[in-house]
Amino acid sequence: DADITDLEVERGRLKEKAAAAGVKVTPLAFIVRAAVLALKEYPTFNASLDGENMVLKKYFHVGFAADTPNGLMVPVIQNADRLDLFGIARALGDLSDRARKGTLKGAEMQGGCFTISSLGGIGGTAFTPIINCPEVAILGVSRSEHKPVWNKASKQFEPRMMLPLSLSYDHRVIDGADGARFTHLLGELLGDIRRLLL
Ligand code: CAO
Repeated sequence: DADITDLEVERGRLKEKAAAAGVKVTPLAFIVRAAVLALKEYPTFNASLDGENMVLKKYFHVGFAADTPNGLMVPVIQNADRLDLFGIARALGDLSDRARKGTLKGAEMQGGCFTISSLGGIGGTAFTPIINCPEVAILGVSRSEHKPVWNKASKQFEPRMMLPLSLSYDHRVIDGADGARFTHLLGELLGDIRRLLL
């Protein structure tokens, strides 16, 4: 679980500014940002398998699963590393809107490096996302909720907003220890709003 208490405060603060810019910032925009930062630190997650060869990507095209009347689609945010938070939110809104209307172009669903499947708007506590081949990892996100978290300093439980993360990865490329490190880093990034907004 990632502690997104501060992230949610910041998201609330940004609401008016976002509305004025014509975008809706959901937790997913921050998650895409965190994923890009984590992919930069763990390049094997930003890879694909081409037969016997592993291709390490030097660009960051992040796909996201979208539930549409025509079934599951995975639009891709191109060069997500070059977008700020509002840019990511705008791309998420635009691509998911057009995915639902069935007007996405084929190219807008291709070339992804890593996929995020967010079921946070629907519910649930955990799931096993299926890797979007030829990618080698996928991040599943479930619904955030307040949970009691032990604060070592004050020696008390505190209510914190916790976001469940479920990572699936291809063991031919990624070892379990790195899977745990990657998820841990994602948790740290999502808990540190300053790094996400840099
Ligand atoms: N925890 C709590 N609330 C969350 C949340 C989370 N992790 N993620 C989103 N929400 C909230 C949003 O803030 C929004 O709340 P308000 O309407 O009150 O502002 C609401 O849930 C709906 O969000 P959304 O779903 O419209 O927007 P999104 O950016 O979170 O997600 C999209 C966009 C396209 C990913 C999503 O609509 C969707 O289709 N999800 C399904 C993905 C799927 O099918 N995955 C399975 C694929 S197979 O592995």
